[in-house]
Amino acid sequence: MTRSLFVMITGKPNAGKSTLLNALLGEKIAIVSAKPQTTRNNITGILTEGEDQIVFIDTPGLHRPKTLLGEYMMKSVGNASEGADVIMFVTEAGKKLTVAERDALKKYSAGDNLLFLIINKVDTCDKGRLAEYIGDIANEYDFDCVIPISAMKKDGTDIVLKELKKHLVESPHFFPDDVMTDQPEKQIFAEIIREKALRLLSDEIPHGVAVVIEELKDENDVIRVRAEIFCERESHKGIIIGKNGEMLKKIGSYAREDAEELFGAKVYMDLWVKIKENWRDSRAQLSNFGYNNEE
Ligand SMILES: Nc1nc2c(ncn2[C@@H]2O[C@H](COP(=O)(O)OP(=O)(O)OP(=O)(O)O)[C@@H](O)[C@H]2O)c(=O)[nH]1
Ligand SMILES: [Mg+2]
Repeated sequence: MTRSLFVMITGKPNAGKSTLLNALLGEKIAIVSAKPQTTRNNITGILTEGEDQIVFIDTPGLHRPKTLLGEYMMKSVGNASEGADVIMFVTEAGKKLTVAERDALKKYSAGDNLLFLIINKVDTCDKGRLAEYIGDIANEYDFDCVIPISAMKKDGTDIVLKELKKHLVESPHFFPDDVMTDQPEKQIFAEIIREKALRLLSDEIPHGVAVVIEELKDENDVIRVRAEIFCERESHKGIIIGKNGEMLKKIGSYAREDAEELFGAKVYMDLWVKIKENWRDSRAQLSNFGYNNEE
């Protein structure tokens, strides 16, 4: 008898949702950065253990959209919540709830889904403040389960899995048992490159960065990738390339290291930087960059 469960991971930007997904799977399939709005697409992560399969959907952080890209991201969140048996709402320990968090909590406490409160980053919060925080939030909303964790330290993530497993339902598996994510190879490469850009570039530039894989050749354990990094301004292009091309080299070599580890193959990366003004507000461009809910 096989069992399945669909679990959505939601919460505000930077709460640690993608870090949690990676911790639960024991493999890094979602990119992570200290900058908010890192995740732009729903990312499916699949954990199969014998007869049991848990399907996690990591989503973009809840915020009020200011661009069409933001609208796409929030629509993705809405889509993910539709089929979810469990909604894992990730908050930051000790932090005041945002309006977007409150709106979502209200909606999800009234839905058919189970609602788990996952209080993340307990490593940054003292015990007294944490107890007060849990008291306040648990009083205000109706949770089926409240679990304080540190996703970064993998502290408490075993309890999350234990609690989720109580709700598995008899059903066929929706994904093959040996698959861990639904992201195509090209998307994984594009995301790895975008993560390095997010980490290495400062402030507003990363929010205007999109990565497209133009070519991917996989021959005898050697993967050759040609990628285009899009940004919004000439000045940003200069910064991404850097003095004597050093920044671009750094982005490429960090991305290569990660990709080689993930795919267990030698990787060659050829990166190009291009400008596409205001792409975040162009429906056609969003679609070209893979941000399209209509597919
Ligand atoms: N101290 C601490 N930092 C954490 C923890 N979990 C995640 N972080 C950090 O928080 C930042 C955001 O993590 P992400 O996993 O990218 O957060 P997210 O919720 O997916 O963010 P978006 O995709 O932008 O919505 C990163 O710098 C993580 O390293 C934790 O348990 N403790
Ligand atoms: Mg994320």
